[in-house]
Amino acid sequence: MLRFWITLIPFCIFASAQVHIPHDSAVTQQAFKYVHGDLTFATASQIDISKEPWTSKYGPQNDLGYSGPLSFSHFDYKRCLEDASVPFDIGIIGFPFDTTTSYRPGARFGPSAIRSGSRRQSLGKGRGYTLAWGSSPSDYGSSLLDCGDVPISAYDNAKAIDQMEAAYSTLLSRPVFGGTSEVYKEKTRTFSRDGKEHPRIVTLGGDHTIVLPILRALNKVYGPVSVIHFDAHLDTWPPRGTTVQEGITHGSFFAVAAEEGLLTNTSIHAGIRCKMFGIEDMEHDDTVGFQVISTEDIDDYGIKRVIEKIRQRIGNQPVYLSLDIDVVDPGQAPATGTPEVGGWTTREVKRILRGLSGLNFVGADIVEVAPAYDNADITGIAAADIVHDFLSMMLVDGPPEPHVGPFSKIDLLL
Ligand SMILES: [Mn+2]
Repeated sequence: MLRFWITLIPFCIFASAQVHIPHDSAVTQQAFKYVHGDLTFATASQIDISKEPWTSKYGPQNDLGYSGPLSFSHFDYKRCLEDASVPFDIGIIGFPFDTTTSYRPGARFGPSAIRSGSRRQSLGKGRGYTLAWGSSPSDYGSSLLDCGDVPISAYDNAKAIDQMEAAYSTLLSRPVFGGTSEVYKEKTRTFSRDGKEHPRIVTLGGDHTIVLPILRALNKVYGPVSVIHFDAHLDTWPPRGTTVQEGITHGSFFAVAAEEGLLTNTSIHAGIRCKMFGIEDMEHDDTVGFQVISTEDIDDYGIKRVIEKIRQRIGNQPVYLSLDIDVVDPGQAPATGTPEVGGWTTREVKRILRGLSGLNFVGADIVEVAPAYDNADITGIAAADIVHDFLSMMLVDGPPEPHVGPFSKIDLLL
């Protein structure tokens, strides 16, 4: 018993000290900053770090590929929902939500896995150039920021969906940074209802239902949009179940979105190969506003025709891109909720994404990364690399020219 009180008494003193500090005191300010990991309030001004052993010998405390805080690709990180101090042109936000999955749950850990998979990319530290793009997303004068994750209810799906819409609307309504150089270009002003440029958000899911609140938020700014949907599954199935909430799942959210008037009638799937109830699934899909490019079409018609068909379907409309990682073959992306064999390779998906550059993207996401089913981070790394491509795709004016190198353009098999 004595041991109990010896343990408890210091805790009570500590806890009451936390509670009774006046809210406006300098002590509270310091305590608040300390809790949030910002130690700059300390005696920093009195310390000459240039004379300390580390700085005098080795200089700055640079983050390595495998070290440092876990932001996407070593971007600057802010909790943007509570902190509007850093304006951005493209923001990364995590939606850790997975309570409308039909099979394997776990995509609430997707944002963390994608950030972890992005560590070697170091785009935030200037290492983003690739031969395939011939540029880096950092070359286009845009402010890129990791806005953290949305705290989402894991128990009440209606509340969770509202939280995601509120968060997305909050970020969409922020003023853009407007670029750091003359190469920066406005991308959304001509489509927005208020005639203003709005930031673009890349969302890390989360199961696929996160797209419903995103489309609701986008609708308030742009009106209905068309969707390019990379997925093994249609996700346009009619809502089922005995309650409204039961009907909103990662397999039905597009049908719900269409009923709400959030979609134009000119959307398109890419990579479909799932088992269906029958041809009636395709007929219903058509009523939701989608055309279908199947997984096998890439063999029968080729990548170039796949890209052409998607571009033709979308034209100059504002378009939202949603990519379910299960579009990739489970051999290259096993960590997902509803795997389907015989999928596209990561390289094929990346090449199609390059081909879509220059369309009028108002936002993008990658969903259904569930790292508990991963091996050696293979899916998280693939997803992070695809997000890197999203950034280039959203910033450049059109598809990059193929690398020539020791070949000539005559050699191209296009
Ligand atoms: Mn999906």
